[in-house]
Amino acid sequence: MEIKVLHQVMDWNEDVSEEVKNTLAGHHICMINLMGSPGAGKTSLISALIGKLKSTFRIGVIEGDIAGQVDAERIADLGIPAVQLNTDGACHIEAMSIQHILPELPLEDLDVIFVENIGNLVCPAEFRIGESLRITILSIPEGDDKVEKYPLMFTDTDCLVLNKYDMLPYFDFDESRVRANYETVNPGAPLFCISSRTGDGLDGLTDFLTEQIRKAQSAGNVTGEYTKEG
Ligand SMILES: Nc1nc2c(ncn2[C@@H]2O[C@H](COP(=O)(O)OP(=O)(O)OP(=O)(O)O)[C@@H](O)[C@H]2O)c(=O)[nH]1
Ligand SMILES: [Mg+2]
Repeated sequence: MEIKVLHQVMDWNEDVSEEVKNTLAGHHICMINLMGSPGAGKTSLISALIGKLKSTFRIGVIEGDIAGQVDAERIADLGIPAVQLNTDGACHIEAMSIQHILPELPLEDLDVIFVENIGNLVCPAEFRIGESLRITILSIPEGDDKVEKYPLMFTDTDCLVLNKYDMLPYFDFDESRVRANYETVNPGAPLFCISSRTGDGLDGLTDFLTEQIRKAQSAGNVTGEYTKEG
């Protein structure tokens, strides 16, 4: 018997995602969508990257959580403009929400917006939110089988961060398994081994992001002459 397969319509999200992208390009802002499991270290990584990047770029943050404002408070404590987006149960952020929340940030004074997506290895990967760049974060205690189990999260991303690398000696985590599977689903994409706690490994990611942010900013530069002053 032939089975009829229907696909969920997500065109409307793609449309809004393009609108968000255009708005950000108009402001020469690179938006970075950070995705990973609950507790993988998303807020810790954003905080660590702020320390590395804030002398070069003006940074804002959108903190996505199902409820609460703990993470936005952590970022605001660093003196960085931060807004909290509560999805009230939804397991991912949608472009429509970003469109609504962008005016809450001082767009004229920003070069980079980090978006911390909802802690989840499934849904966030399915929804474009107008970002220029995606980072997937996987932490050592989560296990080395996640690329095989949740491939889209690792396929549809620009780089992978193996966080909590300081925990490697304490877990039965086969790094070569992750590297091989990541290379299979996302050939040539960079992988960074990092401890957001100690700062080890952050320099490589900082250099990669600096290059990508500059590329995204100049892609939004239609005249080729625009430089945003810090
Ligand atoms: N040892 C170690 N602990 C870390 C590292 N990064 C984060 N942590 C700890 O992991 C826990 C979770 O970190 P968060 O940054 O809150 O993780 P998150 O992904 O933002 O969590 P949710 O927002 O709840 O999804 C905290 O206790 C951090 O201190 C790391 O590199 N090494
Ligand atoms: Mg967080």
